Amino acid sequence: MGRKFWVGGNWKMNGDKKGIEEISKFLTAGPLDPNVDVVVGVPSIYLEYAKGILPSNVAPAAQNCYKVPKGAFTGEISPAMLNDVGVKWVILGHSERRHVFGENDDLVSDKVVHALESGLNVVACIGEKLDEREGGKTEEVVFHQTKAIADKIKDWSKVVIAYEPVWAIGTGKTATPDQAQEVHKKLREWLSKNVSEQVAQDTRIVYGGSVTGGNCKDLAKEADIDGFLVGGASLKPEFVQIVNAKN
Ligand code: G2H
Repeated sequence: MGRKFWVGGNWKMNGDKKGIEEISKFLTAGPLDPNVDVVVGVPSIYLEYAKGILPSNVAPAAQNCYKVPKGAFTGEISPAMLNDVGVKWVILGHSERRHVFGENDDLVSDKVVHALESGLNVVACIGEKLDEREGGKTEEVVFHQTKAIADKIKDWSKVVIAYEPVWAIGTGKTATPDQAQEVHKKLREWLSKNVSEQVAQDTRIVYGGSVTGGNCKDLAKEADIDGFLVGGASLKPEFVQIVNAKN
């Protein structure tokens, strides 16, 4: 069976109740391809609100959560809390968490482990910075980030890998379909060699970084691109086009 196409929005620290209502309206109007898993990453304070008004075919996701169920961790939220409010997805290791908030591979992988143990679905983000790409280190970086996670988890059935080259995030510079496909293929080969052929074949690897209604179709044609994680464009009606990129 083929991998089901997966498209996530990542609203980041944007929006308010009114904006969420607008997004909910265009997602409800869709129509959204029923053969696509659609998820939107919502600021944590609005998760319950968004869950209440999003159409049932769009699942809300947290944009982060911590590595333990509870305790003295001011400002954090836990997978237990997400479960408590009926949120089933979380985005972890986004480049902004890694590079703005200093999260390292160790912390990201601990978070992934705890989120999976808590029954959540995880979007695990990886990607190289511009100097790393220019220095020919793309594979080394993304393999290292993937290994940090692979070393600690056994069950990959609830993991979506988001490959997001940092130089393409919010910059308007999208990786070309060839550039993205090359890395996705290498990641699948890495999974095959280092985890299992089954995990390599079954795990969705989605692309993120300045995906728009204009470039999504060409990216979606690539064999190893199983969907998208979309930032800026997920706040706009063109997100519907991106969900339907395979059509
Ligand atoms: C990458 C992406 C969403 P954008 O961060 O995760 O954002 O599409 O705005 O580049």
